[in-house]
Amino acid sequence: MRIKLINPNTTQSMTDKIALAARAVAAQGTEILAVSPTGGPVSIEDHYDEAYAVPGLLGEVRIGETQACDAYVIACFGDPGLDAAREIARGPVLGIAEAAMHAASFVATGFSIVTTLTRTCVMARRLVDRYGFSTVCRGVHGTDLPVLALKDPASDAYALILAQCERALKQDGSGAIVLGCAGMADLCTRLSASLGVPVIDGVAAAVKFCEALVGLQL
Ligand code: 2AL
Repeated sequence: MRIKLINPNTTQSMTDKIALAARAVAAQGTEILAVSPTGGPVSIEDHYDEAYAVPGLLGEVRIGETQACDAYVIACFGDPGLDAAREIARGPVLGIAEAAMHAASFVATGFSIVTTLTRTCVMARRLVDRYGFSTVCRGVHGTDLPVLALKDPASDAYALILAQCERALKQDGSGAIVLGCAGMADLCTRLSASLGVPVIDGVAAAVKFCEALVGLQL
């Protein structure tokens, strides 16, 4: 099966990182076609960026419909353009926030979201409500790390995110962490080993759910 993985921002190095995370969990026989649109924001960190990213994202879904794609993953935690993409795709379209929240609810009675800039927390909280996870999501925590700082070794991103996850687990009394940015995908295994609780990267979760849905012919 072919899954089109769309990073709706235009930063190619982030698309490459997300593609690695997707391929690491993809089943044998699953092809990951990883792309970012040619136009749009370099990162998505507010409502304007989200709106600006949607035309390029939908363009990639339209192209995907001519590329025999069986399913799509929108690899940005705001799930931009999700409903619109579903209207034009024949196969399943999964947003990484929605996929991660579902996965977390399967393995914990409560989860915490740890994300990038504090100003994106309001966007994540709205998704929590929209997807019906208000009683399962016990907190949304920013790290004040901009998306593009995640790939900068000088930003000390791993240590900052680890510390915020530790605080979130304690403060919220939750049993799992949902990573609130596709750019955190490469930190997931290490964080899970350090924290001793499930840490969910929505990119990996969405790929596995796509495989399941396509396998079920849904
Ligand atoms: C994101 C994400 O996943 N990709 C992006 O550009 N921005 N999410 C976020 N909370 O900052």
